[in-house]
Amino acid sequence: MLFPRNMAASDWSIPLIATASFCTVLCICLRFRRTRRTIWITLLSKIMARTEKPLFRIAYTLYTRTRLGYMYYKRQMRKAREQFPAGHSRAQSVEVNGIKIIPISVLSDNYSYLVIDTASSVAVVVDPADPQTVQAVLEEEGVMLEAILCTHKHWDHSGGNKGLQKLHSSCRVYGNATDNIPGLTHPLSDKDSVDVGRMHFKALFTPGHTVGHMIYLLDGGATGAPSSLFSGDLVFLSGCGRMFEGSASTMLSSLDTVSSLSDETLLWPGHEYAEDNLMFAAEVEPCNAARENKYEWVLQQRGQKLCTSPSTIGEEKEYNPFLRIHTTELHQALGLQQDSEEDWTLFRARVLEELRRRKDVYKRRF
Ligand SMILES: *[C@@H]1O[C@H](CO)[C@@H](O)[C@H](O)[C@H]1NC(C)=O
Ligand SMILES: CC(=O)N[C@H]1CO[C@H](CO)[C@@H](O)[C@@H]1O
Ligand SMILES: [Zn+2]
Repeated sequence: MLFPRNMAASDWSIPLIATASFCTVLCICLRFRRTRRTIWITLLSKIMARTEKPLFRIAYTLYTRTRLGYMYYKRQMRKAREQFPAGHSRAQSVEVNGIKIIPISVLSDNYSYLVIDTASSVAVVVDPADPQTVQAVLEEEGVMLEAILCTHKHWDHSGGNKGLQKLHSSCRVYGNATDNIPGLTHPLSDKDSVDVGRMHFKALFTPGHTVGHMIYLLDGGATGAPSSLFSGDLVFLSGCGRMFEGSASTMLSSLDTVSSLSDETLLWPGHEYAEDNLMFAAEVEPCNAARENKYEWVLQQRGQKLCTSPSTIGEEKEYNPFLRIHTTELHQALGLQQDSEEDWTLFRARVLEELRRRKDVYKRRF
């Protein structure tokens, strides 16, 4: 999940905006006599569109903890279905050694992934946001859904869990229990494994975006095929998730988990943010040939509405600023220097904090 940026707002604007939003909603309500529920959802989405801290915290709590959040999500889902009846991107599937990965384009810029063992026709879905869309792909492929791997609780990653459970009664739901994942049946801890057919996943605990965020590493197998990382909202092509529920140190250690994976590992993130992220990367690291080349390629792909996943961990280390926290280039660009007594990890956390802050206030220019 991501909310519009721009945290900078002076203090007086907060009550003003709150009052204005409330009045707007009240007017709408009086005019059209809508139900109370609709009014609350409208109010929530208005607050969600702002990012001033106190208001945002309230909206975030409503979004993640209440039924209202779920209804807000369902409305977004309906809108996205109307706006993108054929999905926001055309996804290409990848098949290696009889294991097939299909990115499913859902909502406005979100991805779920279906992973199939073609020999036994069993499947796992990562982050089913929209149950209807996922079900359609399951039927098209003629496979049995055995497990849902959920990276975190945000509705745009977990909103389809219960709907799919209803349709597939034996389907297991995996995730970390600290994250209140809907329909969770099999709680996971760091480095637990999940096996379905010939597919072997390792769950890695990576808090920061949420307290219980997990990523899933699909083992490439004995044949030396590359492994695949399903990174949810931890890492995107050239980006990283917002630190809603964790400090920079927590997030840093989760990012270090990703950096420690082998360079050939394929990266399958939860959102299509490549273009925007690479533009931000250009701001903080203007001279980087790898980034420029990737950006050209991404523009070509997006011009045809093609999906930009997967990249590889090796590639990401060349241009993703969030995996380049240790580089002198980035320190210089951000104007940061390690103090003589400062611990290396603490310094890197400080770099990440500043980098994330800049990304939060960075505006799309298109
Ligand atoms: C979530 O994962 C962490 C890390 O392995 C583990 O310590 C914790 O017990 C898990 N949370 C729950 C509630 O199971
Ligand atoms: C409907 C819905 O939840 N869509 C989400 C897709 O992802 C974006 C973040 O890029 C969220 O803002 C949307 O809420
Ligand atoms: Zn999220």
